[in-house]
Amino acid sequence: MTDNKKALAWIEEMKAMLNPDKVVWIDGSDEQINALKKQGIEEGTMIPLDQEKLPGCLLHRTAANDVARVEDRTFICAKTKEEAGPTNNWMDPKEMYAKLTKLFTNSMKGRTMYIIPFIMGPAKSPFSKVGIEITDSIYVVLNMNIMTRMGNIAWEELSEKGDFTKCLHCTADVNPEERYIVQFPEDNTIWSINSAYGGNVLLGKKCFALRIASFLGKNEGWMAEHMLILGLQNPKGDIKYVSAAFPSACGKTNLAMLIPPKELEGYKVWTVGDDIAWLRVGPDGRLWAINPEAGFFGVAPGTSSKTNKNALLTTMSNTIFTNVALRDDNTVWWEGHDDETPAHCLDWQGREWTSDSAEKAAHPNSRFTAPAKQCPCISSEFENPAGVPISAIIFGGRRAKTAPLVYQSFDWNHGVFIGSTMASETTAAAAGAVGVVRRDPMAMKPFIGYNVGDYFAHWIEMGKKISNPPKIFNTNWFRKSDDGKFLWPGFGDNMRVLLWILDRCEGKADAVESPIGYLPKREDLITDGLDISDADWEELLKVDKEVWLDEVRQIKELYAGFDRLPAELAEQLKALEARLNK
Ligand code: OXD
Ligand code: MN
Repeated sequence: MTDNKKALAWIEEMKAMLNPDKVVWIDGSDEQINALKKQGIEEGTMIPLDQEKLPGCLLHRTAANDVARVEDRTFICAKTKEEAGPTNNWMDPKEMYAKLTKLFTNSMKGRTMYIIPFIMGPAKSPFSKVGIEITDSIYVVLNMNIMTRMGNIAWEELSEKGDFTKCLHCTADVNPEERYIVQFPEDNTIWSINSAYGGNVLLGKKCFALRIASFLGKNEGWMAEHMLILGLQNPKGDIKYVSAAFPSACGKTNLAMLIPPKELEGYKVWTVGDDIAWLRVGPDGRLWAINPEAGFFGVAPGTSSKTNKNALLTTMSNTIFTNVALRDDNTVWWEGHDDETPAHCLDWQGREWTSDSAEKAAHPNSRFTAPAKQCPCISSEFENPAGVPISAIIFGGRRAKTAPLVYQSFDWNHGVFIGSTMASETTAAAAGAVGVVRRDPMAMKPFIGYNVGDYFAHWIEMGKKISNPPKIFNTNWFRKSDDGKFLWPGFGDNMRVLLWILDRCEGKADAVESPIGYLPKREDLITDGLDISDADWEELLKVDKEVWLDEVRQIKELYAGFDRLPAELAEQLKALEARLNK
């Protein structure tokens, strides 16, 4: 336990409001975790899987109305609406506390209150932060045990750090009308009620490690970003690190765990993180990164040994599956799994399902929660409290025509501009029309805990503090030909692009200057084993002036919606337009 007075007082205050029947302090011991797994199984919230094929694995189903993050019910309750900015829902914090206090009062009557101390980041790292999550859900405790370093180790960290993020969650009755995921940045506090789904209730992840952390980072001079971190080892054994931000459905987890094609024998990718990076300027003037999480909360459908063998292997033990299908032999299945479609199984809601059903067996947003340490390509630096030095930052999106396969920004501020305009075209995987351009600056739109304009300004300020900054790139694995075919094979072959990026960082690769940035020539990439025609190469690396002038028009529209856009970015836009018109 802890003798931290602030923590004890907060816990007492919450307990008085929640009025639980029982209080359990989570110590993180195997004994306690195993007892909670057993209790979850007895209560029916956790379903044991075949313990020979999937040792330590469990299945959980959430309510049908509670299967994803809910952005329209997520609030940043800064002091003023302007501080929250145009990309966030806002309510006056006093009003929101009053509203939620009513919902939380006596909400744990007849239930158990679990107190979970946790660390985001490796123990004893200058990057790391402590949180305490109060919850009534065993599912949350078991997931937090995978996704964070939790239990007594966090009380030790708290005695050094002194401060912590206050995280409160109650499942209540999972009423979508009264569902609230609320950040109070100035109070370092998160309140979440009426959901039991991952991103809404594992408060260390999006709520803390992105929304609250981005706010803390702005005030303390560091950055919390929605980025994977990977190390790329060359045949000589040297490893260089890159971080990368992509909107959803762009293969971020796959890139983080990439397996190079056979033509690139001797190269290897090491995973440091698949979702979130905390970045600080190191004593050497470089940007250093840690992954604040301890596990992967990945989308199951589409994960196979072809698309991401390392992710699949990571989930073979000690994993919690949420909303996947349950086969008759007590193993799991999802659309895009290696194994063929089962003739019969239980679908994600536990209903009888047969292969002629028109509905999906697994929910499209079904997930695995798996310990990062089980990943076959986990980096040896994963637990390094100092983090890893970042050579390149990559932004990306899914664009059929606009962006070429890869290009490099002219400098830091131009890179910030590229990140601020990030976009992706919708796929059939999401509801709504296909091919619509959605802007998602730095893939952070739903996760910036303050005004988006101030967030861009913080990026620009950070650039001034990093004497040896990473170079910034943009990639697009999804360029299409006029007849709608993907021009680039993607997956493992993306390694070829990563190698050009690293060579650029070391001044080893050539490039041509274009109005949008530096582009590789085809001969600058390792192309052995690729079957791409000359015409397709031209298309892959093309910058079409008319398409880009339309892009400029769209960016003007985007920027018009930002009340605090830094002048530097307005200048970048003007300069791009001028270069295109030259
Ligand atoms: C995630 C997300 O779950 O970005 O990582 O939605
Ligand atoms: Mn994410």
